[in-house]
Amino acid sequence: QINLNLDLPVIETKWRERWKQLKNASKNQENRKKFYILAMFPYPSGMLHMGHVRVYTISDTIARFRKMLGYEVIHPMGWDAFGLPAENAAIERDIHPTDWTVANIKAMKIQMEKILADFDWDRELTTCNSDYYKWTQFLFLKLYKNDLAYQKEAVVNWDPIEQTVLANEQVDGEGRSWRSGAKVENRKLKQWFFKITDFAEPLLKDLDKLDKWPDRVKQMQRYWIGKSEGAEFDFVVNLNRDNKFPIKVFTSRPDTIFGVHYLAISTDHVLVSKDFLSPDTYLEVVKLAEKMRQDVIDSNEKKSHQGVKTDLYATHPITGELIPIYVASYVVSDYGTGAIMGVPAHDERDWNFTKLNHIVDKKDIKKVVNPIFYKDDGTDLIEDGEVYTTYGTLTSDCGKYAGMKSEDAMRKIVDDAETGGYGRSAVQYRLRDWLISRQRYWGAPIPVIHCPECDVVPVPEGELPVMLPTDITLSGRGGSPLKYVEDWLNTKCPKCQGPAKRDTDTMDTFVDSSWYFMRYTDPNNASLPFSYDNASKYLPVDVYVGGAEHAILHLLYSRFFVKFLYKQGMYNPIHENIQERDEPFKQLVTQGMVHAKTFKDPLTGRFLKPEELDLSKLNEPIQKSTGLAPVVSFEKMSKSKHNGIDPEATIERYGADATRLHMLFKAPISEILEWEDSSIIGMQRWILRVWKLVENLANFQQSSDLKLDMSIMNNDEKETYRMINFTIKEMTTIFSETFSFNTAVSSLIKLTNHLTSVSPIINKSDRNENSIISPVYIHGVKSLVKMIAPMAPSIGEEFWECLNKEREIRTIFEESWPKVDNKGLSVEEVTCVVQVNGKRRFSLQVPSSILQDSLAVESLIRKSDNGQNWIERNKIGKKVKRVIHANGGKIVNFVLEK
Ligand code: ANZ
Ligand code: ZN
Repeated sequence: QINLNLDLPVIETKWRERWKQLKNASKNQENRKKFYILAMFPYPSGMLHMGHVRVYTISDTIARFRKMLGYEVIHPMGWDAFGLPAENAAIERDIHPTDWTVANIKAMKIQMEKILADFDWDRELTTCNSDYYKWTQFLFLKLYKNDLAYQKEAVVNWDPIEQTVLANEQVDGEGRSWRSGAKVENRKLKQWFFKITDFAEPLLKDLDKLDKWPDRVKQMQRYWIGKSEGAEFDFVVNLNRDNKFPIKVFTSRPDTIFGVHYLAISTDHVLVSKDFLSPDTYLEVVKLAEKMRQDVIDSNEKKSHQGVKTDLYATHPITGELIPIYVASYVVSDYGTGAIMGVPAHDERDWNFTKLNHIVDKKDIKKVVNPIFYKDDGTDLIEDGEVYTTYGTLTSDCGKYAGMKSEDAMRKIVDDAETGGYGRSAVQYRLRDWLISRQRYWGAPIPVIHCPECDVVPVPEGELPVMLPTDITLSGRGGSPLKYVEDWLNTKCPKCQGPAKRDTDTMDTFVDSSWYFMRYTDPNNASLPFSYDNASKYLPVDVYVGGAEHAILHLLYSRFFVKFLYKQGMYNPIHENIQERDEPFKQLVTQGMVHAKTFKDPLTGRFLKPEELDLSKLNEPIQKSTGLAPVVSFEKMSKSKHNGIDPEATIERYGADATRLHMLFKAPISEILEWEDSSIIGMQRWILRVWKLVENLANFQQSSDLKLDMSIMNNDEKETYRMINFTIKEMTTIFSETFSFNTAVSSLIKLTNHLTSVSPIINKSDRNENSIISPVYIHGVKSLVKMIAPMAPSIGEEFWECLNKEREIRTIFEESWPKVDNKGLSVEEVTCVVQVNGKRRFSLQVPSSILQDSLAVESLIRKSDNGQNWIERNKIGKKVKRVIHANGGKIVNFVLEK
């Protein structure tokens, strides 16, 4: 006899231990198809939060499902362990970043085991370990040798609180640091960059290959890369009699070249020099530049219209007119050519600048393109109008191009410019090179030596890793702490053996995470970052699960690394016909955030702490001090809102399986999940109901005859069989493609309900045997358990063990996923003849499975059109007195009142 009490924690512990033992005696995986499922690795903060639980539950469910399908699954985990928090903790608590990190990793690993996540710990990596960052440095050098890593003097975003440089991407729209929130300052420093712009085109174009990525993410990447097609024109400046200087402008609207009233250059354009500008003008420009810097700091909105008129003029390349040149704050130096042609009639910024600087009277502004309005069908021209920037037809001011449509005029104007040598077609990207230098300690040192004789010398590969010195004083102030570690800093030049100094910058942690998924394929390789064979076997990642906050940078950088290393011949996926050959992630799943309930004082709006509330009545919380009902809402978890939910406590209380099921059931994976304890209880109840089915079945003597032969099934069995097949089919699609686990859980609940409602016993009368358990029923319960297992692994194992007492099994995850019997999917129908007062009136197709169920058949008949006419609203208005079922239910006679 089996005990009905389910002790979930005991079961979880039992299986966690069992899995550990099984890992050591792992089955031979050779010759199986690989499946690489990856969840974004965490920063080792020391505490798993609900967002982690969500993402790892998703990846673990997919991994376990793939194992049952027979794949060689790799599901690795590691630690994105470099970065500021460790350094800050070191400063605040006087503990070395290494010790802090090691302790945190240990704690988080235990928490990960508690959520029953089955990671390949033998592939574990930690980015701050020298056996990892050695290879990060190796890859830096590889980029360097291919001219994709370079140093340049750059105005950088300086975070005055963190005392470090930030990439543009790390500064928000208001000019604040994404991390510290401080107003970012501009400073000029020599910085290392990766030349990601060399890959702008493939990074853009290949997004089209990624048909298993969310459109939203691809759109964000497209925007980030920001391709703009247009032209460059040369406007020549006569600096003096024999010094002609062509100002190159970039424009996306070559068709507006006849509307140019001025040129504008950025404050650090080459022409901004004492050699070319009068002393007064130069001084004004310097002031403007200073003001702009201040504007960034104050995030001044009006900054875009400020300008200085120079004494210089340039010649229009087509009309020969003299065009005045301005220095303008709205022209950015690192986009296009850092110079523009001002067309006030068709560009709003140019119009504003013209107004503010009185460049030309409004009435004299040349309008060179007349907008075209199309009818709804998009064909007919109806009228001209007054619209600012739009395509249209060129006006009579446009010389030989007058009357042409914008699209044609652009092509022709650029063609003519190429012939005439004063312009050419040009493409611009918004994407900038990736600034990777950080003036902080806790990162991979840049493996470069600066020699007074030989300049920049890369550290020879054989001398990697350049170890981070461990004996260090961290203050958090004043640039890189490595500058003060004399022993480490002073070294010999590898080239001339003379005294030299190490580079004191460390790499942006995004570098570490741009290739970790490649290292997982070969985590212990001591001679290379990964072997050609292993990477070629396991890449690309089949499914990548993570937070939407990484939609741009991390994914773009990873794509850049993969494209570079693929091009370098470091690997080549062995699988045929994959279009994502030089892409890191075939399918991307972005999971939504976990929100939790907050309670606010209805009078003051203050967030209430749990101890200020009486929550004894589930749906009627009360604020203890006032007796009032608080305002309830779901919000992002945070300390200030007192709504944080601790995963460990939750698991202790409800069990990991129920917690996981709740995670998957409560919301579609990409949407916000509103955490509510009450629905975990619902999952626990469901587990118990499945347990009852399992226990029932295990208590019967099981028949060894498990043949599923539809020709000998009775109608109940057929219907059950259909339902089982339908569910297997649906679940297989969900687990392998759509990942709509919320639907998966509800389907399995439906199957549970069905199996609970049918009898497991086949009646003697149906077959010439003694009563036996229906093979369909056994199949149903076993399939149900198998399909629950990936989501709720320890109860899956426990139930499976219970159902298979008679044979040796190691784990349910070595069993095969249930298969769909397509024949079993179809609904068999029979013709049912309907009589009214003994006269045949009509017939109806009825699923054979319900033929025995007279009430169900009757209700189908009544609901049909014919049934409505003949029985429900019969002309004489008579009520049904009796219903007679005959011929095994195939004839139904409705007897009406006399
Ligand atoms: C003339 C013109 C006429 C423009 C018109 C637009 C509309 P996207 O599409 O983002 O590439 N521009 C070029 N370089 C610039 C810089 N360094 N700083 C600020 N603005 C710059 O934008 C290209 C357009 O932005 C260019 O086309 C130029 O203005 C401006 F009816 O040239 B246009
Ligand atoms: Zn040297």
